Amino acid sequence: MDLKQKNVLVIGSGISGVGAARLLSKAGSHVVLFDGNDRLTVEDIREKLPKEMEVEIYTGLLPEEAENKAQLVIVSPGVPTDTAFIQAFRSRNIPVWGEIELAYRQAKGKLIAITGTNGKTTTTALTGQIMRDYTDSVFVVGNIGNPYTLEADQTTEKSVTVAEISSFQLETVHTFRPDVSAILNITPDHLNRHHTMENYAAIKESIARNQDENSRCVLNYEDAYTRAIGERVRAQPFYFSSQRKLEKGIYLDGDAICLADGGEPVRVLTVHEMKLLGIHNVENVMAAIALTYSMGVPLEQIRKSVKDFRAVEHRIEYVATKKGVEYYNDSKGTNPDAAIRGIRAMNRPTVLIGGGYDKGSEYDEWIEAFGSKVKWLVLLGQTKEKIAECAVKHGFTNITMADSLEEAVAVCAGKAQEGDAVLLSPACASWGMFPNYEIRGNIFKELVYDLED
Ligand code: UMA
Repeated sequence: MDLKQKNVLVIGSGISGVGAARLLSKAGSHVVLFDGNDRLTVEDIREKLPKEMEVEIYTGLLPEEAENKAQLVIVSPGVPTDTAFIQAFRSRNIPVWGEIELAYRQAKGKLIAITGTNGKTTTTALTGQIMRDYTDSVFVVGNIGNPYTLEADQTTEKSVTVAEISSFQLETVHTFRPDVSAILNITPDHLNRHHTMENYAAIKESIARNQDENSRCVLNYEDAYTRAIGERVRAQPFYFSSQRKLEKGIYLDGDAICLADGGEPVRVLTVHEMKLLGIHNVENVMAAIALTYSMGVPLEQIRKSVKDFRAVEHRIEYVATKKGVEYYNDSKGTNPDAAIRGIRAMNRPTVLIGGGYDKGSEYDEWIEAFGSKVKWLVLLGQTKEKIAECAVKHGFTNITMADSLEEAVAVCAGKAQEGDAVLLSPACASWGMFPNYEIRGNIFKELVYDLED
């Protein structure tokens, strides 16, 4: 579609809406930027855009005239697409694209796209690092916090884009076709938006929908959903497994990560050579190796990059030791499955901070994972009563309710003894108390730094 002179409505003025508006403006479109939040002013949004950019901005309610003239609608990931507002465009045959679809159509070069419930950010960052160590012109974009639309017009035929793609973003892709894709795992998350697990899994699978036989899809053999996807995709499935040897794929054999692709299996590196902790990170590393190997990066080069790679911020990130207590920030543990990984990575008695925005998750498995490791639970946010009820049902009663993260950290500092850990791994999104998990994690770190030594 030629975007020149087109009237394009962009919905949402967060980082992806701003990225989309800028890209469209450069492509010669007439841009209308709309944000449904009536507490925002036109000036607030104007400030985020280049001064010279021509754009109409509305907040709260979109005037009928602006709605009627739209020839294309670009939605931000946080905008649900099953609402009457969005359906009205579709019923008038106005195309509705996600910001990712727009960026993809404007971008050049090769594309690696990574989705999955957990591990996306670490795998994307590591894959990006391996590609950067190997070649120039690498862009790391998407749900990781750098909108694809901000970078798409910088890409050339020689570029490699590594994109973290969320289920929200996959709802609105149409022609998006990665050269290599990965679906790391599929466990319950965002069910308030996607309603059922079947729907959520189908949305994840759509990352591979347009791939053909010449492309690859990297999948987790130990996840029932992703293993089954391998039987359906047109791309060549390339599995990884932390549990068994595979005839073709990447697997853990003792402490060695091995790759089998036709000939004799090759040992790529051992888990002791990695700086990342936990079996979930072994899986992330295997996925990143599979992706970059599929892009033609030599294994020796991959091994070097993996060895040097450190944990991503907010993902089981060590913060500080205060009075003999180690503090960890796992603010990115925004669903029960991710938070279980956080607990598993701790090797000492742990005081845990949980709770936040209610995405309709169930917390039973998370509470069961406490075992004897979690000694106290401090709860915050909208879900605190629901989690407390669930914990009590499972016989866990060492619970304190807190009204703020500041109060939660103070409670933890009182409960934890020398040799313990304090872990922020909330099993919930930050929304409602914080704009995003990064800000929640940063505030947590500041509060920890301020504790007495
Ligand atoms: N808005 C509307 N109408 C709506 C909903 C929202 O106008 O119906 C407006 C809000 O008022 C707000 C703006 O949209 O002003 C926010 O847009 P957004 O929620 O899409 O957020 P962005 O700032 O554009 O960030 C998005 C992703 N956010 C979400 O998916 C909720 C970021 O992922 C992503 O990093 C960024 O695009 C760049 O691609 C964050 C996230 O939490 C990290 N993702 C979820 C996750 O990882 O679990 C999916």
